Amino acid sequence: MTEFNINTLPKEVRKIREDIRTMIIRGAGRIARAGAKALAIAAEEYRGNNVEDFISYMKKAAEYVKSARPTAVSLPNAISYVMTRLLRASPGSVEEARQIVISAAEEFIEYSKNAVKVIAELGAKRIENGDVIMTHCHSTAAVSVIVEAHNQGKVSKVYVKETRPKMQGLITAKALADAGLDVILIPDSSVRYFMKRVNKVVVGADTIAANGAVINKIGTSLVALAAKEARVRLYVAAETYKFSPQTVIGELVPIEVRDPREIVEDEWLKANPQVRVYNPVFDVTPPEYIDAIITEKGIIPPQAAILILMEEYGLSISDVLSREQVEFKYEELRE
Ligand code: RUB
Repeated sequence: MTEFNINTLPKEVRKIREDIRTMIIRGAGRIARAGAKALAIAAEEYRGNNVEDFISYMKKAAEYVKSARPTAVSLPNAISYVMTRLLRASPGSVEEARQIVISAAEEFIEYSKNAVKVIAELGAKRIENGDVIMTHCHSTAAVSVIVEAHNQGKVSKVYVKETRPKMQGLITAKALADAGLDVILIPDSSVRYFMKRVNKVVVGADTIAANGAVINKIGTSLVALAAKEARVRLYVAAETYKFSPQTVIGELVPIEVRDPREIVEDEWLKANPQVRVYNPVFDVTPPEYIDAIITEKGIIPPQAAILILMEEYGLSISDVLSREQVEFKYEELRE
């Protein structure tokens, strides 16, 4: 078997991983589609003729792409979607194996794009005439629901939180304004101030745990808290590949911690070495704070997350019940 070196992966595959790591490609759905595409490119560019070597090369490529960012389960789920199809088949040639990977990646990407369209249609049904909406970060799924509801003439205006430190709210604000919505960009700290004027909150998700807890951009749980206090409904728009099968057995959802320089400039950090800066970028919203999760398979209460996982990942009742620890946990923040 030939020795594996990351540099033997096609340049484009390494670039996709780097773009995910540095957030040029960001948002759980896009990350997933990019991950699947990277595997298709890796397969296309493979230049050997031994099937076992190809499979071993693809496994390494999969691990490499998967490790780009830790929190959004959409990435490992997309990678497993493709890899399971390769590993379950018994291809007789590299060409056959290559085609399995390429078609599985294309199928995932197609499924993913279509899922967002279905979520938009289903989600828009939950928006009522004249609704004022609030959203956080930039979620393609959440934006698609809001735009569809707007196209049906239902949305009065949208409050878009800036979403520090990376300001993804600006992407959302532009997308919604371009779609013709009345958009008001607000500072993160004003969420409670504006909540009394809001009828519905719509956000996306990076990962949904077996108990219905939603892991999304840091600050989502605060929006949810303010919404609950003001008795405003909160909807999560998320494709089913954002549900985490690992959480069924009590696995942790790692919370990504990013560079302090996303919060303060390097110069300031150097001038104030006594100050430690900590930058976790996702948080956990408990199921009690979520009214419904809008998936392409239907709208479910968060408590039904386990049913989606059972359907999507073929888990049986005994699989679920025989686990010692099904309670959802998340990684404690460690400074
Ligand atoms: C993006 C984020 C989004 C989800 C869902 O975080 O938290 O709400 O990923 O997005 P980041 P989508 O900018 O750090 O990737 O609906 O587009 O999948």
